[in-house]
Parts: sequence; C-alpha cells; structure tokens
Amino acid sequence: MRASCFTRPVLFATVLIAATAWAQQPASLKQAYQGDFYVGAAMNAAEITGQDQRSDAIILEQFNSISPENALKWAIVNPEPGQYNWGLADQYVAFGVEHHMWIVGHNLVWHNQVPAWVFRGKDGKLLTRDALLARMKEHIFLEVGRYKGKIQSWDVVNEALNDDGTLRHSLWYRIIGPDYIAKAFQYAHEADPKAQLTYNDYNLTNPEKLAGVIRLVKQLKAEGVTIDCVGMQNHDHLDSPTAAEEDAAIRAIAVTGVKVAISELDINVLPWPGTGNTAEVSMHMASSPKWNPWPNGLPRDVQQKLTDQYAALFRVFYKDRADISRVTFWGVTNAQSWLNNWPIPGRTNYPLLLDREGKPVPAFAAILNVPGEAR
Ligand code: 9MR
Repeated sequence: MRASCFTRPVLFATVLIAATAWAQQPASLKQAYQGDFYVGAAMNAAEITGQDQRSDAIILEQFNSISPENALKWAIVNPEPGQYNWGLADQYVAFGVEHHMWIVGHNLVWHNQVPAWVFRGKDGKLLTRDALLARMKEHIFLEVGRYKGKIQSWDVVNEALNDDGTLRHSLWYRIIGPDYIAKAFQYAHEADPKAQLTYNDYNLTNPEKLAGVIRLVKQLKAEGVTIDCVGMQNHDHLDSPTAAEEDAAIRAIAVTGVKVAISELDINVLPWPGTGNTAEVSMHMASSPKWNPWPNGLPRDVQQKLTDQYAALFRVFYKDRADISRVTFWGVTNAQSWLNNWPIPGRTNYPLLLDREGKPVPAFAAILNVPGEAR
C-alpha cells in the first residue's frame, strides 16, 4: 500500500518528464536548427532520379538544403566538346524547387572531374590564357544561367589551395595564372547577380591553409570581386579537428566579411593512412583487412567517439550560427558514402548520421539535442 502511494506520483512525474522531453525534442534536423542555418545533404544519382526512395524520404523529412554529389560537375554535364547532358542536373534542381530547398550548385571550376579536352585545342596543344578564359566563361554562363534564380548558392572555385596555403598549380593556374579565381567569380556574378558565391575547400582548420584562404578572400574583396561565402568541407576524423580548432577557423573566416558554409561534413572512423583532414582525391592505397577492421558493425566505444565528435562540432556550429549559412552532410546513409572507397576501396565506413538501413545512429539524437542544451 505504502509502496503504491509512493509509486504513483513518481510514475506520474516520470511520465510527465518523459512526455515533456519528447515534446521538446525537435522532430527533425531542419527543425532543430530552424532559423539558425540550413541543414543539407548531398544527393547521389539514385536519390536524384527517385530510384532510392528510402533516402529521398529521409531527405524530405530531415533536410532543407541539397547539394549534388556529382551531377553538376563539368565531366558529367559536358563530357565532350559540344555534348551536354543536363538530364540529371535538371532533375536535381527540379527536386529542390519542388520541395522548397536551398539548392547548392557544386561546382564550376575544379581541377578534378573536368574533362582533359577543356584545356586543349583541336591540335591537342594546351590552350592560351584567353582561349581557356573564354571556355571557362562559356561554361559558367551556360550552367549558372540555366539555373538562374533556382540554384541559390554556387561553389564557384573548388580546392584551389595546397595544404600550405599556396595556390595549387592546376592547369587552370598554369594556363590562366592566379587570377583565374577572380575571373571565375566575376563570370558567376555576371551570370546570376543574386546567387551566393562560395569558395570551397577541405582541411581549412590547418593553420597554413586557413591563412591561405583568408589571404584569398581579402584579395578578392580588395579587387572588388563578389565572394559571399567560404565552404569548409569538414571531411573530418574522430579526433580532428578539435572544437577549439573548428571554432577558431570559422571565426577567422567570418571576420573577413563572408559567411561560412560547412559544405561536405562527414567523419571518417576507420584507420587513417594520411595526415590532416584532407580530401585529396589523388590519394589511393591498396585494400587490406588491416585497413577495414569493422565490416560487420561499429564497436560501441568508436560509436561513442563518433557521437561525441559530432556533438562537439555542432555545439560550435550552434554557437557560431550567426556566421554559418548551412551545414551540409556529404551523403545521407553510410551505404552511399564516398569514404567507403577513398582512399582505400571497398571498406565499410560509418561517417554519416544514418546507418546502412537508413536508421539514425546515436550521433543523430545528440545533434538534435544541441540547441536544447543551450536554452
Ligand atoms: O563524393 C564524390 C565522389 O562520388 C566522387 O567520386 C569524387 C570524385 O572526385 O568526388 C566526391 O566529392 C568530392 C567533392 O566534389 C569535392 N570535395 C571532396 C569530395 C569527396 O572527394
């Protein structure tokens, strides 16, 4: 009798607290950060075409911004001179328009996934500066112009910096010179004066590279070139960057007067043969079981580290929300992540918020809870 008298109010209180907590827990990532920044996901071809309906449902439920993982890259839309494949890109943009998403265009000028012919004349020789500039302008005008007023944000130049902050000696740089970056931004601005224009790169918490991107932004601004945003890709690791490093980099970029987009977020959990948070696509290594330790599931302690790292990063993003325009994950479920195949092919990685069945991993709830912790 005494026990039941005591238990009832306790039970009632417990149910009430649980119900309140449940009612307070935001229903989705986009709702959790509503009014702070967009929360986005990169879409692959199966998602864009509607073949992967399970992922499409997750995208619609959780995200209010999309990026094209590959569909808008030069090699896809214009693989041969005069040959244009707009089908997938058009479907991507139509999906975003239909669902009122903040639509990102990725990307216009990069040294990778650009066909070799772009840099050469019919005689096979490298183009002159003027001829390559004309080709770049034509490409930017065609692509940006096609989606004018629909794609709100363009990654204009991608990965132009080396890790030491100097300019990468890509063919763009070698043929046109260092001002190819300013020219690309100028053409993009002419093609759609209202679009947000972004410089996008990885490993920007590395002090030398951070200094390089800040130099670049300041120089562009001093020349009167429109640049609105820096994309920090954040292809991260369990122990890197630290929250302090991430915060310092966001703030250092933001004081130059641009927004920050966390543009390609994922966290590698597997043994890492490289250094830094690189996404250097030229890195390749042969596969071996030693490099693929968890083909059948992530051990609990590693799952916990993943949760902690995601929560730590989102606490920073939330604190710095006034400077952040979006946080985009580079994919939806672990099954589709590029990190299963880079820099070592055929691995089982766990870098995203949804597992291979499309179910949330513990980091998902931790991220949902971050704004609530601060209130
Ligand atoms: O996720 C993309 C993968 O499917 C492509 O094979 C790869 C080719 O370079 O590009 C990946 O996306 C990259 C993005 O466009 C730019 N930053 C690094 C990303 C991961 O490599």
